Amino acid sequence: MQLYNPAVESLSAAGRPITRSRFALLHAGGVGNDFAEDVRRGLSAPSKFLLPHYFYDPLGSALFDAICELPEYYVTRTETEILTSRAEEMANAFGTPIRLVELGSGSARKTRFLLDAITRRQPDLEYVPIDVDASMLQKSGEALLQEYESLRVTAICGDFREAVRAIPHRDRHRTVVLFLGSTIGNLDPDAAVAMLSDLRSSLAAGDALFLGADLRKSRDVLEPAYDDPLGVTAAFNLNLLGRINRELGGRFDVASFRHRAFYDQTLGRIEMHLVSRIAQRVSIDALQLDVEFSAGESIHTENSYKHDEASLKSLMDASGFTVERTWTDSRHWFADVLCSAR
Ligand code: SAH
Ligand code: AVI
Repeated sequence: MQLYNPAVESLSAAGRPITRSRFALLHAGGVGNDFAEDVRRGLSAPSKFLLPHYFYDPLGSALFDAICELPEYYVTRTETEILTSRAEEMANAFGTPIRLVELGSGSARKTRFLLDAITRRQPDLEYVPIDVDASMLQKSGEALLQEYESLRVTAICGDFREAVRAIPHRDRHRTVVLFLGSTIGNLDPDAAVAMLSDLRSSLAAGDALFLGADLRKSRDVLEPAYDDPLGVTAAFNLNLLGRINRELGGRFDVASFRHRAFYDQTLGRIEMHLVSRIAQRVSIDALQLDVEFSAGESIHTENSYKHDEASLKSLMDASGFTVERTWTDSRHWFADVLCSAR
């Protein structure tokens, strides 16, 4: 993967002046160009699908942040409970000096609990957030530099499945890779093993992965978390069609699709779909493509796998990591596991 740095941003947020040397935003090639081809492939397939990392344009990221505030979406609140109560232990387990990489960093709101504890031990920490949403990286980077006066941020905009192959090594620093929020659950098991194996290959023995994983629980808790009565998750899902309209000249009537989410207990995953309310043909100008939908036909947009201790252990074993330590919440709904590269 090629990284290029079109500009080392000089941040001008109000408050403490930030030197240019504390922030860089690097772009991993290819992200934008893939959208058109991935939409063509997904909507031309016999069972239609769209890939979940395309949820996160600026509107989609804002909707995800709103999801995190929902009473039904226990995921963020539960991981926050674990991180707030155990951050000191976690920072001790990471050791010093480290370099902190984060996959799918988003707003980095929960990361702050760890940053507080880590920067007390190592104020000039280098933090490397990796995310597909450049606007979020810019915004969260600016905010973090205001809050942590010696922190250095090297943000990478790109697909973490590619970026993990190019994590640069720093002498004498243990690399600790955060993958919070159960985003691993949005990859199918084979893709998760492939990505974590690639990550392992770019790390040195003894480097660490700190993974947040949502645990299996009752359907009565899971389904409302992905189909909330306010319709925020529905908006997050439908925004994929809005994004195709905005970026690819799509002619979707978004209101003619509905959100559907359900838990498949056998596969241990939530599935999200967009279901056409009517038979219709939708054109996408930039692709010169017409897509036919029958009434009730669905586009599969996301899986969200739920784990247990055994599935986490086998995921790590298959990817070249060893689970060293597990932290969980009072209800055992979520786990953060510290794994070392074998
Ligand atoms: N880590 C945060 C955000 C989770 S939302 C939390 O725990 O709350 C998932 C984040 O991962 C979003 O910011 C999204 O833009 C990013 N993301 C999803 N798939 C990605 C991919 N393939 N490559 C890079 N970033 C991705
Ligand atoms: C980012 N990811 C872990 C979320 C999840 O719970 O699978 C995405 C999401 N989809 C619907 N609500 C939230």
